[in-house]
Amino acid sequence: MTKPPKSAAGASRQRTKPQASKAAARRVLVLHGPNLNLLGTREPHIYGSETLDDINQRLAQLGRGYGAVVECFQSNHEGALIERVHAAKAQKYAYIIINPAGYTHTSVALRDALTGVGIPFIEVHISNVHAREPFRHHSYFSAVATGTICGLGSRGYDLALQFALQPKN
Ligand code: CA2
Repeated sequence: MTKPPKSAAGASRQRTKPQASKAAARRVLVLHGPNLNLLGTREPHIYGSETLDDINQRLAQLGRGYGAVVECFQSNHEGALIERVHAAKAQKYAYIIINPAGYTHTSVALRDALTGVGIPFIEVHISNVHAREPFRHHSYFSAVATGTICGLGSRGYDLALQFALQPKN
């Protein structure tokens, strides 16, 4: 796994005075779509045995190592996810990481919300959707995402976050 840059956490700890021009922490929003709240309770052969909370805590910790703030939000409702995306614009999120879950294959509205706010996003799937049923092969999100990660289990979220927090991204 790529290590966080030393300057992100280490250097700031040694400062004695706060710097007036200190940049605001980078903010990344992680969105989880419907039924992902069930992670760790069923179908571990497809989705692994970690809970959503395990994943979210790991992402928050990984983000802190980069001096970034990671916020995670899960909903089983399309409108709630859309409204969270809209709010992210005013809240100055630099990046969104989204697993749209079942909405991947159905939701023009959630895709439109993401393109509408113009925040770059990475699409993540825990399972390899291309090795599953044909209806999972099409995504409304992939063509407008920076990139898509699928089939790497929950590690896909970590990799997406590391990419999002590279200085040039
Ligand atoms: O592989 C993924 O991450 C998916 O986005 C997961 C979605 C599925 O509809 C997509 O095709 C691929 C399903 C999420 C449901 O998660 C569950 C987890 C545990 C038990 C039951 C469902």
